[in-house]
Amino acid sequence: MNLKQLAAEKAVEYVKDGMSIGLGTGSTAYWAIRKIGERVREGLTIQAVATSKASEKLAQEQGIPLIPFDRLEGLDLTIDGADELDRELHLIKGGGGALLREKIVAFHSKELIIIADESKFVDKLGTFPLPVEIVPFAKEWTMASLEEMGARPMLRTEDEHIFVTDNGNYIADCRFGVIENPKELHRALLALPGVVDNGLFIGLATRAVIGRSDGTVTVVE
Ligand code: DER
Repeated sequence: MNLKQLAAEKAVEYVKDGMSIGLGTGSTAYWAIRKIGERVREGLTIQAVATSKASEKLAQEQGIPLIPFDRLEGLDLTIDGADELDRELHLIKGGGGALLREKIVAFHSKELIIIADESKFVDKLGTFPLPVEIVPFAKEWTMASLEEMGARPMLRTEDEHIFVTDNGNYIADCRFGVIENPKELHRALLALPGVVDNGLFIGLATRAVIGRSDGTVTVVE
């Protein structure tokens, strides 16, 4: 079993009958969706929403009942990955380009459990470039503003084309270096016209389940 699968399957133990669940995005959340699907086929009764078109497709393939947002007022639990997390459960997310939908779903969840292998657990955020979702309109000016903030932004590409999120926006991967004050940077980025949101998740995660190379799991709360 790999460390992502180890963490994911441990986190899925928190899923109980009758819950409404947010399904994360990425290669770690993949294992959680697989395990939830297995439990649904064994009789688990839940309803779910997905944080990306990719996770929606996987959930459908796994037979997980997806429910429209107008049928829910919020979620009991979301399980999602992260690119980096620190001891205060501040996160960098967006490596998979799903940060906007993930943050909306996380915000409306009573609990957000982050699943990760131990390589994601850091003292300070910032080694991983911070994904920032920007609108295509006047992207050059928005990128210039990020540059002025010290971001050294790179517009994300995929197969030699500009990467487009599920929401029709672009991602600027920003290399700020060590982020000493994630809350302050999050606020400053949101104030910039053209920025939709960013991969800093502050005060949203309630627990992290971390797969360790010795085969154990650490739960951070
Ligand atoms: O895009 C995202 O936010 C993903 O959850 C990412 O942060 C984690 O992806 P991984 O599980 O494939 O490392």
